[in-house]
Amino acid sequence: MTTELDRLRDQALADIDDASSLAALDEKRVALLGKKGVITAQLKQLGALAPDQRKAEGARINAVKTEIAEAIAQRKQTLEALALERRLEEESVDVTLPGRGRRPGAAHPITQTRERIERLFVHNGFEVVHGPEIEDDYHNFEALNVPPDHPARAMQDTFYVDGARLLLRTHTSPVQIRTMESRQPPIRVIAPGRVYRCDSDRTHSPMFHQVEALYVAERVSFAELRAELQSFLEAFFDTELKLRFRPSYFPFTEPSAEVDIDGRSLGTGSGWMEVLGCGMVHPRVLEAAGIDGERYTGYAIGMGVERLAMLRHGVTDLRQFYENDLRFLSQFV
Ligand code: 2U9
Repeated sequence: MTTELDRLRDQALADIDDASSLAALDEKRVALLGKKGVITAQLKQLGALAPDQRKAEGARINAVKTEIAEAIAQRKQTLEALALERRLEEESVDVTLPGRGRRPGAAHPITQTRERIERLFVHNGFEVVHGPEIEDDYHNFEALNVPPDHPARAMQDTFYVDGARLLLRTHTSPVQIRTMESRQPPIRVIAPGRVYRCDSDRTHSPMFHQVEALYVAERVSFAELRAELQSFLEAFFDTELKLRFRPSYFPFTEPSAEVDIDGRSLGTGSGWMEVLGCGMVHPRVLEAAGIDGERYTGYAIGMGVERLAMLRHGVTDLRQFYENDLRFLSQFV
């Protein structure tokens, strides 16, 4: 015969097996075995029974209570094991997955180019020197034999600071003037840095970078200048080059030349392409800086870093260097 207690027990065991979470199982436990639970209620009803029935019925209820408690403990263990399994699954790390491809950063192409120029000149015995970007008229113009009425001094070319006493250097040449003022030949230096000119279009920026080289010693010749440029430019462009020295004029050098390379050797142009300027330092420039122009001679080289970077990488618009567009910059890794 199936009693009320048997029915209660079967239902309880089925409910316990159905509990799908630890919280649901605990709710079930309270409903069955708690102070107000069904099994507790059964035990409370024992008092109403005759003493001889009370003992047998009490034992039956306690057996069911134990059975339910064991089923709950069993189910709890199962649910806990499942929860742990799920957690391990979620938190597992697959060490065989490929990395997310974080790309290391790289120096700006202008910095890379400046460092390349510096490295090649240092390799050939030059020392890197620096000077102020805010200069005075004397070191930027007068000491370089640039006369007061020279067009380079005009308001539209030069950024003046503090009235007209100071200016933003228009070339790095004042650094070499200051070097010569403070030491005697042999001097073999390069001056890299920012320069400023009031000019802006596809090929001109109001701020750009130069590297200038200066070699002053006894009997320095134009032949040595040519040899140095052949060595530097072939190393810089990483190819054999035919150079053309085209006569030119700068107030600070005599004779002066602009140097062209055959665009076909770079694969970026067809005819001759101007790369830089150079010349033998004007004796007046040596004398103004306190160097004996009878005893010493020297050569000077001036180049625009942006221009060299454009030629080396086939960049056609100078302004791309200043826009910081990652699609452009990430090509120079
Ligand atoms: C001293 C004496 C002489 C530096 C020189 C050039 C020729 C030259 C241009 C290259 C491209 C400027 O950036 S650019 O536009 N420079 O052509 N520069 S000789 O001559 C000097 C410098 C310092 C004491």
